[in-house]
Amino acid sequence: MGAHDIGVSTKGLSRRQFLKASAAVAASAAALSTFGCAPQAKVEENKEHALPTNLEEGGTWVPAACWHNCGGRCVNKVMVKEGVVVRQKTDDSHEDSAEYPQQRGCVRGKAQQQQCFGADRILHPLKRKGWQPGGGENSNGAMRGKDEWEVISWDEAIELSCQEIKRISDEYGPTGFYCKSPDATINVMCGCVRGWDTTSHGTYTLGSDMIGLPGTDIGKANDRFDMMNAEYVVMYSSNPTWSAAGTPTYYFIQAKEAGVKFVTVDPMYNASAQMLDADWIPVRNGTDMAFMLATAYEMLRLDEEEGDIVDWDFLNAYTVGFDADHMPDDAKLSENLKDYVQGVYDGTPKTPEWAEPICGVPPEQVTEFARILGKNNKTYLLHNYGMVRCNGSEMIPQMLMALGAMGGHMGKSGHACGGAYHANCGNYGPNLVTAGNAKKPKTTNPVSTGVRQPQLYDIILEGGGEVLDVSNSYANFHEPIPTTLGPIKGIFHVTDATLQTSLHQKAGIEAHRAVDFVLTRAQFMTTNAVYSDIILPVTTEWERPGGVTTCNREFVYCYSKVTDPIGESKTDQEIGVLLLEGMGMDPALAYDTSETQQFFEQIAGSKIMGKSGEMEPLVTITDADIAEWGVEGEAQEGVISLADFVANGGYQFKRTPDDGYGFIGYEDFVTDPEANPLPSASGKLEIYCQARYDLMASFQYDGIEQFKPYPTYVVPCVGYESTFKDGAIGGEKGEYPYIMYNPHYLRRSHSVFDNCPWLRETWANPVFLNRQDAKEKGIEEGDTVLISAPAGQGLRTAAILDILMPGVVGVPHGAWVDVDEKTGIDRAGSDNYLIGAQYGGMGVSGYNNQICNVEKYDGEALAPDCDWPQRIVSA
Ligand SMILES: Nc1nc2c(c(=O)[nH]1)N[C@H]1C(S)=C(S)[C@@H](COP(=O)(O)OP(=O)(O)OC[C@H]3O[C@@H](n4cnc5c(=O)[nH]c(N)nc54)[C@H](O)[C@@H]3O)O[C@H]1N2
Ligand SMILES: Nc1nc2c(c(=O)[nH]1)N[C@H]1C(S)=C(S)[C@@H](COP(=O)(O)OP(=O)(O)OC[C@H]3O[C@@H](n4cnc5c(=O)[nH]c(N)nc54)[C@H](O)[C@@H]3O)O[C@H]1N2
Ligand code: SF4
Ligand SMILES: [Mo]
Repeated sequence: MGAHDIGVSTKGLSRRQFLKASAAVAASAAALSTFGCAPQAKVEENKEHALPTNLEEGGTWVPAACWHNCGGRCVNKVMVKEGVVVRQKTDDSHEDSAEYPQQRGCVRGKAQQQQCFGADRILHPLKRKGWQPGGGENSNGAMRGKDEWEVISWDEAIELSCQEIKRISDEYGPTGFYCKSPDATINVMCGCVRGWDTTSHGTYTLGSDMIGLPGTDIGKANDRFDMMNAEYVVMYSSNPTWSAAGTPTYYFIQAKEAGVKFVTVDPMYNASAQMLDADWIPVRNGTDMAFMLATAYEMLRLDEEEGDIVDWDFLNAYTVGFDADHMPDDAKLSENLKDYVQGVYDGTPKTPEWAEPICGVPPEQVTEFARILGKNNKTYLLHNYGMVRCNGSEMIPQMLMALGAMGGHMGKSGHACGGAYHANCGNYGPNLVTAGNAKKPKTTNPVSTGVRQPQLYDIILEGGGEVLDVSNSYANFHEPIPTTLGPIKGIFHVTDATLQTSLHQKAGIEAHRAVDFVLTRAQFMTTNAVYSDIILPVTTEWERPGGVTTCNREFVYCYSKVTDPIGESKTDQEIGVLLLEGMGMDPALAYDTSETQQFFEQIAGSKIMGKSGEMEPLVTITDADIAEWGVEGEAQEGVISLADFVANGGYQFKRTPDDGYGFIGYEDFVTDPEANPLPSASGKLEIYCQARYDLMASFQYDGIEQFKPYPTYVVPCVGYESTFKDGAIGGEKGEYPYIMYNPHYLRRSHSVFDNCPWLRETWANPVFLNRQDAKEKGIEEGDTVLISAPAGQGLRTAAILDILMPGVVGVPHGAWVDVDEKTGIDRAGSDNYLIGAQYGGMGVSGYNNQICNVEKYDGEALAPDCDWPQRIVSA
């Protein structure tokens, strides 16, 4: 396939046929309205437009993007015929084998056509009827989320937006705006205060390097082939079957088939554990520290009584702070983990019996786990990050690393200790192929202030105030700078679903109603869009020239355009150019090349591990290719032609177990710690870490004084203790007796896909309840349940499980909030509507140990989500 045909366009085709197959049919819908009305009929109408049976004749397979933050990064091919997707498949570019696996996608990926061609795509720029530029009364902010919409032209949308942005800029300067993650347009146009959150990696976000781990503890577990050499793989707070669908799950299945035994430590006997027939250690969410301390206690006890459990040689050579004889030079406190665990300081040995009331793990299971971590077992201690998205989980990174070190599970084949996250889950090592850079101009936000996300809503509502400038980027911490912020009057939403995915959504909605202007670029009526004033319709990746993504160490995906932009939607770059022009600025400051040129740069800059051990160009590009693409560039020699790279959908590095590209995390450090020191002050694994403690303490968040520079049990600001009336475990239960967590859920990638009817039909979005708890509350399967938390209330139907610990309630992450304005109850069961703004310690977003109550709802029962109307604004 020639490069120029990668984008199959609708030009010259029957527009009618295109409309039939795509959801652009929505354009014919009746009156302009808020979104709650017409749609289901439209969906039905859509279904009726059955396509002819000889679908494939004349169709072209196009590698199509699956661009979501879902942990997969898979191949997703669509057959395009006359601008319409008529078939969809995944990777079949080669025979599937364990060594050379196809990069297969999941069911969500197959529903992608309902993203691009969804009946609910926003087709035109929209303006909230009651809003006018000028601020104050003009903005009529209280109507956000309730008002009607009107279609406006692009010219009008850009003019109104720029007029208001200029006004706010002139009056308040760049801190007059807020955007969680600003892009080049915002940086150049006006700047903004940005939000900071610990999201994915929880407390590993802060100073993992200071304790000697890689940033966020990612990259030091072993290559996938080595997993077969383990005897045990511990999946700590890890559910790749849901959170890393696609290839990662396949690696775990292979290990299972090779005879590896799996152990899961999790409040739920999750889908991965079931698939891998794992032994289940049920731990109450947010209480892992108690379980881990007791495990350390048992390892020490068993070592003393039976021997051969603790790897003292490893601890002594590679760590500091485990015992009094191996303290780091910079320690300000002469305390250590071993003495704490054995009760030297507080007279309380951290025995399994001490831990049980907190974490709920039967003592004999702690002992069993301590044996599995023993030094003579080949054990992988892999973790995901649910357990560090908890209040009070600040020291879990140090403790988990300490357990790994106690068993000596680093630097050797069959042993590992580290993060198993997202698309690289189960497969670490240097990349063997990488995607090139699109080479866009570097832009800088004129405001360096990054404020904790929930604190921002308060700042907006209070018209400014004192904040701690924590960081201006996600993983770029510095000592906090006290900063005074003035009023924030404008909010931009770009490629985050901020109002949906940040905690304290209720305050977020109020904050959105308090400002003068909310501008959102959206594909659908997302939560951000619902509470906006102007919505600019943005394309999906399927409607752009294409791109290259590094998916995992062995695979780069090259995806191409599937269709022309739907409706009047434009790409983010096109919108950025219009906005900058509207502001009287030079768009080239943000975008100086075409999107096709950027795609080309990504291809040209893609690299492959060469025989020399250096990364070399991956794709062969000829002068003819450059002329055909109409881009600037130079010919180069690689291992695959440009045409094949684009047609195949990228390149997969062919692996074999003995190819020399295997990887054992920490191997170089363990072989020669002097020559290969870790990034910590001592160069070793710091079980006691002064630097990380000092950085944390400098934030001066509430409760920091409870922590020590080494792992101890700390009562969180909100957590299991808060489910009791007087905060003491074992006492009378309080108003919110359950402990809630937010599994990342199959139906969605965060908030994305929640609108997709096929997926709504495939997976309900229930609340997970333990059977005994449900019985006590008189709740039966399918009943509508009212979930009440201090911050808000939501509804969901009950899914009653035997595989969830008693006292634990699971509210899946990412449902699009749907507030009943009369009752203030959210019908959709949005996780963040139930979560408040409290934080302590290092300021972690405690998604997984919030408190709640559940009861049978006595109002109207919920209809299944798949029967809810889609949010369609039609013109
Ligand atoms: N309570 C609770 N909250 C959580 C979590 C939790 O476990 N519990 N998890 C947290 C975690 S780990 C994460 S990573 C965050 C994720 O938080 P977000 O990154 O905010 O989540 P997404 O839903 O992926 O948001 C992506 C948005 O970008 C839009 N989009 C997609 N493509 C384009 C495009 O090309 N252009 C534009 N302009 N927009 C586009 C999508 O429609 C979607 O609205 O959520 C966090 N929030
Ligand atoms: N389908 C889908 N896949 C996704 C995403 C998505 O939204 N949807 N999001 C992606 C992103 S950005 C991220 S960050 C990852 C998140 O990936 P994960 O961190 O793996 O996701 P979670 O489901 O939050 O948590 C994993 C497991 O931890 C358990 N758990 C929760 N709290 C605790 C606790 O306190 N202690 C212990 N021991 N276990 C606990 C949960 O029961 C769950 O089985 O997923 C990625 N993949
Ligand atoms: S796991 Fe993610 S990238 Fe892979 S097919 Fe599913 S949605 Fe797409
Ligand atoms: Mo994440």
